[in-house]
Amino acid sequence: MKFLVTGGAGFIGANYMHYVVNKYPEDQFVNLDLLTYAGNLESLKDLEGKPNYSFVRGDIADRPFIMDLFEKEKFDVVINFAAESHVDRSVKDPGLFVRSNVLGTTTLMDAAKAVGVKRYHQVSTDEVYGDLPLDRPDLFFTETTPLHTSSPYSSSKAGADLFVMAYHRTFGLPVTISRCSNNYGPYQFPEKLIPLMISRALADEALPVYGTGENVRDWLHVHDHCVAIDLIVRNGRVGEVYNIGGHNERTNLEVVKTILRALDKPESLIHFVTDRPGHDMRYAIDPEKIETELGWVPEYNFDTGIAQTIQWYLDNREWWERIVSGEYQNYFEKMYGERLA
Ligand code: NAD
Ligand code: TDX
Repeated sequence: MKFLVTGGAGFIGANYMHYVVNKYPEDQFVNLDLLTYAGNLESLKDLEGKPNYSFVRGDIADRPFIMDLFEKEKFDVVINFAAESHVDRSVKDPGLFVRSNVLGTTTLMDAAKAVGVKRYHQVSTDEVYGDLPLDRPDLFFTETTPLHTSSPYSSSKAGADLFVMAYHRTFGLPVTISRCSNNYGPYQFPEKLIPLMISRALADEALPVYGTGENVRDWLHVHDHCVAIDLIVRNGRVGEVYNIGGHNERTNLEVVKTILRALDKPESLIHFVTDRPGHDMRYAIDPEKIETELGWVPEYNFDTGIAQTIQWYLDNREWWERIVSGEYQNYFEKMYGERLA
């Protein structure tokens, strides 16, 4: 089978590529990525030269290019990871998120429809469900929770999901959608909470915690997300949505303090800064459907996963230092300059 994996040079896509290229030597995996600021081919060094892996640079929203690629390659399966993924960036530039996340998705599906793929899988997010109140720990997102978005990012992802379901119903495209909670692990760009805090704590720099730090996220190690997507693509039912999460809810402050303890750094590094506009309070996934239907069981809990992740960032300083010393510095100034002044 020939797989097109988009966004394979990003955080989750690169982890997915490592997992499937090694696990399925009989399948072909083409990685299509635009290499935006978030795409990093250094994350895929180990796969270069493998006979079942190849890379193509391109934009999923570039219609003539995508149509041509599908005509030539006749993919059997498409897995769409490619997206603008950072909520704070979506506050600065919503239009970019509409282009890559919505137009990119419909463009890919038009091409998938034209060549008749066996499966189109959309990698979505729990953020499409909006947020849950802090005082109702009994509430969780299920697959039937209504879409109710807060940010331009989550709105673009929800918009894409609606088009995916429409292409299934209207055109019979064989689709699946997965909605995962917050990921962490190797190769995550140091703009997201966990790698940002690890890299800045190691440099004894201020750690910007938004608002009061009470917001809750449901953390899943990226390896467990990749295993779940692979199960859905191979065994999941067409037309279905699967939520992915492992019941690992933590406040942001708990996460930051865990990192500081592990690195033996003082809590005085924590700086409370202006809150993110529209900041979602709590995310929490009910994973019963994927557990019972597909037998998915996460390998990591938060304690084992965060320990593995911190160790990875200690062992792979060069990988993230090259990011931090490059364009990322300008970006950091733009986002945090005023807040930390
Ligand atoms: P990321 O930002 O690390 O990587 C995104 C990748 O997509 C990059 O390599 C980038 O170059 C590429 N890309 C962006 N626009 C493109 C375009 N127009 N054409 C081709 N390539 C393009 O993101 P991530 O954290 O790895 O997230 C991957 C997917 O998983 C996204 O769809 C995201 O919405 C979803 N998701 C992420 C999380 C999380 O916690 N990070 C959780 C749930 C779902
Ligand atoms: O500097 C920071 N300080 C801070 O307090 C950053 C970057 C974040 N935060 C807070 C905001 C959130 O409550 O930490 C929490 C996590 O923030 P992010 O890492 O930006 O993730 P989040 O906004 O929760 O979204 C992530 O999970 C769902 C991914 O970025 C999305 O792509 C995914 O869909």
